[in-house]
Formats: sequence, structure tokens, C-alpha cells
Amino acid sequence: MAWFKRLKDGLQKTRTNMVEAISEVVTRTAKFDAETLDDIEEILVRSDIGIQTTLTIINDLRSNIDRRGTIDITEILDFLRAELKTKLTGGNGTLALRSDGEPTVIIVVGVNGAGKTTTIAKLAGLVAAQTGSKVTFAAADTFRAAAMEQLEIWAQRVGADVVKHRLGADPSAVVFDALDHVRSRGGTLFIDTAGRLQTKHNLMEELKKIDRTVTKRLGRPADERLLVLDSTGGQNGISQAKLFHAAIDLTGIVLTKLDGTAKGGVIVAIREQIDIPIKYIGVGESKEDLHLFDPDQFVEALFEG
Ligand SMILES: Nc1nc2c(ncn2[C@@H]2O[C@H](COP(=O)(O)OP(=O)(O)OP(=O)(O)O)[C@@H](O)[C@H]2O)c(=O)[nH]1
Ligand SMILES: [Mg+2]
Repeated sequence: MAWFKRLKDGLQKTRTNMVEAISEVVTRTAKFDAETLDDIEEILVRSDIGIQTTLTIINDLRSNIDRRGTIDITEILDFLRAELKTKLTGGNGTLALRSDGEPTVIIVVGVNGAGKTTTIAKLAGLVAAQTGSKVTFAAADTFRAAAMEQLEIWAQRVGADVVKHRLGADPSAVVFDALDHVRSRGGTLFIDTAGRLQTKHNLMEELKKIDRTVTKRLGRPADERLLVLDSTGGQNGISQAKLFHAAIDLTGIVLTKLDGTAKGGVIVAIREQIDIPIKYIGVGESKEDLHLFDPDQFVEALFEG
């Protein structure tokens, strides 16, 4: 199935909760009044696009209506579509893959179950195809045996090397060895870290240590420090992004599980509140379900039923 179709399907819940809900309200309203605007505002808030964006849209709609006395649903949806595009434009970006012969190093972080390991597996396939060079995984989630096994299975499937230590080892030591491995072999290194709550001080310190290890060993910072955010968490993702960013200066966000939420509008709130590009989005579990984020395409897919 082509990506645009996957994206459209993946955004179904958000579309129902937002676009279709607004259509319904407006269609059953005989006369557009303050109450209609309140209903639209409530829908926008519920879809998690964020307070600021919601207020901009509502205020603009209000002044349009005040001026002309009326507005129809097509105009409202066109207006909303344009507004969302404006908000999301410039909020994307590609992975910083090196082409100078030096290895590319990508640290992947996030809370438990956000989709870090599977995102690494999916990205590995894309990066290998794009660069034609070797991919290595560092099993820096040493907390759980299952985590290491999962990464090894993925490595076999995508043809990546794995650098690992025993269970419970210091993740930074794994990273240290993995950096040696890619220095001689080149290619791209993905560092799979353990899930951690952004509020757990010692775990965030551990992450900083991993990041420092990379910088020291490479003589430069990691090329990417990616936060994997589960979009089903809605607004909670904002505080995750802020605290992970404070710890390791994120270079990008991967927003997963858009297929599992009616609150896909959170992508707008992320743009509104955090200045970190959203690089990839995920709309399902298969490898074709992870794709570069394209703001225009995202909005078009959201509005196309
Ligand atoms: N529906 C859906 N599921 C996803 C998506 N991305 C990841 N998943 C699923 O989310 C689950 C957790 O993914 P993992 O990659 O293991 O998450 P993790 O962040 O590595 O988890 P921990 O290592 O336990 O912290 C898996 O079942 C994935 O297939 C997505 O975009 N959509
Ligand atoms: Mg994992």
C-alpha cells in the first residue's frame, strides 16, 4: 500500500475526532453563532492541537463571521487546513547522515514502550537503502534480557551488526565498544537505550553519560539525538520532549502510533511549544508505516476522508 493511503488510514481516529466532528457541528447548525464557535473550540481542544493554536483559529473564525455574518463548512475546513499547514510548516527535517566517511551516530531515547527499538529497526532499513553502508546497533538497553533479544532479532532481519554486553552492564560501556566497532567499520550506529521516565533523575543522568561518552569518544557530538514520542500520550508528550531536550539537546522527534490515537493533533502542539523538528512519523507496526514527516502531506491526509 502506498504511503499516502497508509497515512490517511492511520489518521482516521484523529480525523473523526476533529475534522468530521467539526463538519457535524456546523452542518447541523442553522445559524452560526457564539455557541457554534464554542463547540468548535471544544473539539479543537479535545484533539490536542494546543491552546494557542485553538485560540488563533477560533479568533480568526470569529472575526470572519463578524465581518460577513456567515461562513460555510467548506470555508471553515479550508481555513483550518491552511492554519494547520502554517503551524506545521518548517517543523520537519531529515536525518543528518554523514557523507565524509565518518560513522553516523544516532542515539534513540524515550519513555517505556514509546517505540524506540522498532523505530530503530525501521530506520535501519531506510538508512541502509539510502546510504548503501553498514548499520550497527548498540544494545544499550541492558535492563531487560528481552530488550537485548528483541534488538538481536531485528538486527538479523535487517542485516545489522549488534554490539552488546551482559545484562545489567553499564550502557555507556556498550556505547564505548560500539563506537570502536563503527570507527573501524563505518556506516551508521543506532544506540538503543532503555525506556525511562523523563522525571527520573538518575536515569536521565545515565542518558547524559551515554551522550557524553559519544562526544568524548568521537570528538564531536552524536549526529542525531532522537526522541521517540508515543502520540497516544497526547499532551504528556510535551513535557517528555522538554525534559529529554534539557538532558541531551535533542535534534529530532519521531512521533509514533498516530494510528492508535484520536489526538494526532498533538503534532501541532509539539510544533507550537517545542522547537525541535519532527523527522519521522509512525502510523503502524510494519516497516512501511514509518515515513519522513511532510507537513503539507500530513494535513492533506488528515482532511481527506
Ligand atoms: N500501532 C503502532 N504500533 C507501534 C508503532 N510504533 C511502534 N509500535 C509498537 O509499539 C510497541 C513497543 O515498541 P518498542 O519498539 O518495543 O518500544 P520501546 O520504546 O523500544 O520499548 P521499551 O524498550 O520497552 O522502552 C511494539 O509492539 C511496536 O510494534 C506505530 O507507529 N503504530
Ligand atoms: Mg526497546
